[in-house]
Amino acid sequence: MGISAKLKLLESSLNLNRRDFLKISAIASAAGLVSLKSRKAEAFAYEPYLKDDELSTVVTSCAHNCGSRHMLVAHKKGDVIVRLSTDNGTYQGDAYGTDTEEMPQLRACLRGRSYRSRLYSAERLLFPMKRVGKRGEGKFKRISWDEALDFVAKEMVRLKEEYGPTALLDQSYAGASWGVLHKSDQIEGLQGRFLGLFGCRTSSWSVPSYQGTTFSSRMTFGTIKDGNEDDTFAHSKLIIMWGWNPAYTFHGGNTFYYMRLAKQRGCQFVLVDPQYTDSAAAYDAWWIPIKPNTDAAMMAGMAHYIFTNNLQDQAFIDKFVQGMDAGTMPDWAKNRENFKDYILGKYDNEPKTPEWAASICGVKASDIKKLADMYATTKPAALKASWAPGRNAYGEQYNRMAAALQAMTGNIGVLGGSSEGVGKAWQAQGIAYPYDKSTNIWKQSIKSDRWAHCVLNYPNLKREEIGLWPRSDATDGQIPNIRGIFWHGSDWFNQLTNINKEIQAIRKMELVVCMDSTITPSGLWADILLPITTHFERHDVALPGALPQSLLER
Ligand SMILES: Nc1nc2c(c(=O)[nH]1)N[C@H]1C(S)=C(S)[C@@H](COP(=O)(O)OP(=O)(O)OC[C@H]3O[C@@H](n4cnc5c(=O)[nH]c(N)nc54)[C@H](O)[C@@H]3O)O[C@H]1N2
Ligand SMILES: Nc1nc2c(c(=O)[nH]1)N[C@H]1C(S)=C(S)[C@@H](COP(=O)(O)OP(=O)(O)OC[C@H]3O[C@@H](n4cnc5c(=O)[nH]c(N)nc54)[C@H](O)[C@@H]3O)O[C@H]1N2
Ligand code: SF4
Ligand SMILES: [Mo]
Repeated sequence: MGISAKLKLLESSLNLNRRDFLKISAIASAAGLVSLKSRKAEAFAYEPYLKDDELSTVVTSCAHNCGSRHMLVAHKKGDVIVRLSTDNGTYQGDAYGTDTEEMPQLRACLRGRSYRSRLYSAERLLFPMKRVGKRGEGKFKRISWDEALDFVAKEMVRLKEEYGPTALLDQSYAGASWGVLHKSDQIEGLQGRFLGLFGCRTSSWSVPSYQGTTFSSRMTFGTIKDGNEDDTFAHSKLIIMWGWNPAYTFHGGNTFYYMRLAKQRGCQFVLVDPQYTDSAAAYDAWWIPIKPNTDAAMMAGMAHYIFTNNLQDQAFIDKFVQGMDAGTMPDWAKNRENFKDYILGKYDNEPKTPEWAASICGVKASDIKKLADMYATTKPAALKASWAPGRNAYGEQYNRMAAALQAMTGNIGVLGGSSEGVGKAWQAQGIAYPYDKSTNIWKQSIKSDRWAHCVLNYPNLKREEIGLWPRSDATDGQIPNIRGIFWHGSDWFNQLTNINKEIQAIRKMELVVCMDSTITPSGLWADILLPITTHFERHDVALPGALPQSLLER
């Protein structure tokens, strides 16, 4: 299929969604934006409050990128959603109020329940828009779909011809990563497929998120499917929330519910975090404030205490843990450094004592010892080492140290323990477009947050400055010549660090396309804005938080 045929296809599918959207939003007049006063009242819930028997219901789910996937029930008058509710037990085919460990409700949070205000927001982008002022000035005019798609298609073809197959940067990310059909992610997303099949795509990998943890998972466990499912928290006797605030940032559907079960069964809670969080308050946790980015030192101090008091699970270590001590070194590394002797200071004459750690992390040595003692003697114990503390320079050392503590106490592969790295051992997968090299085509791939650096310094760059992914062909190591950006479900001008550098780089772009439901901070810098449907306006299958299959296989 040629590019024009593909664009036609894209256009017709967007037009279809567009019509559906206009129908249901009831802001249907073509002059929607300028004649808000004339809109029909029944589209808005603050008009007569409709009773349930006047409404139809559709059970659907939230699609936010939070690692959960809670039930949302749309109560509709015709095609208009007038309220959203959530699980109440009956939707599982059981009695109202059913909420058991085996069959817990999947109740949405406030963000999910308030999605109507996003769906029918006055800020909703309804039409394609084209920049009229200088880039970044935020001035746009409404154009037709034909005009928008023709403009983008022509520029795509031009940039590919002038600058080659790496000229367009694919920046899809988290916005809607969890549909099977409509996915915005760098690996299995629709945009990657679109640009890849067009034959002009620099992909971008990772986010400023869990890269330290991912690296540690791979190096330590040999896989990123290394974590426990959240329901196992219900069986813990001690849960250490290390840089983790599950009241706010969930890593699974019903984390909070399972932790509450643990609490009811007598589990103790600890929070190691610079800030006192709502999670600490909710579980009455022992709060240990720590200086940011000093976690690895505190953990080393704990390891020292555990070894010197002989509290490690030696049987587990001997059986499963390579490199923990002199006795578990593989033959090929017999004379190399092992973890225990490093902690005891054999190699650098610096025993990693709790006192040594205290001087770095600001936590009293007596507290480090107390926590180490609790962790080594309470079974099973979940040291849930979250991603935030690893989100900084050398952050992977924190995660590796956490994995070492989990291993030396035998809390891996145990119900109520935790070997949490970046992923869970089991993941639901649903793939509409099988991932393979013939469809997921990328000409080069850079670390996403290095794009501005790449643009500003092209071609005088070393591959490691931009995290250039290896390729097994002659193009390996070639620095991409990025001239255009496609944003799909990502808002990099809000989410990345060093926005000023991004502003310098975006000025060098010849084509910037942003697809979102509103004009976002990134959208302000676009040449073309394309409105999107939300998950309420399209058919799809929702997946619980999961890592893309291809990432798991790498
Ligand atoms: N300041 C700050 N920055 C951060 C973080 C932080 O906590 N604070 N966290 C970091 C982390 S861990 C991450 S994962 C990233 C997340 O970074 P992003 O992926 O950029 O974040 P989101 O804002 O979740 O989603 C981006 C956009 O997707 C749009 N969107 C939603 N659904 C759809 C859809 O169906 N189609 C399309 N085309 N667009 C859609 C949303 O409207 C939103 O504007 O941010 C990172 N940066
Ligand atoms: N509700 C909701 N949940 C989400 C998301 C969402 O958008 N909304 N996004 C999902 C995504 S994409 C991600 S990546 C995850 C992020 O999940 P996390 O990385 O776990 O979450 P954060 O909220 O960034 O940080 C958690 C805690 O770490 C603490 N912290 C920060 N720096 C340090 C440090 O150096 N040491 C220690 N000990 N603590 C530190 C912070 O004070 C905070 O309380 O959340 C996921 N879950
Ligand atoms: S926790 Fe996440 S999936 Fe659940 S309702 Fe809230 S935003 Fe949606
Ligand atoms: Mo993230």
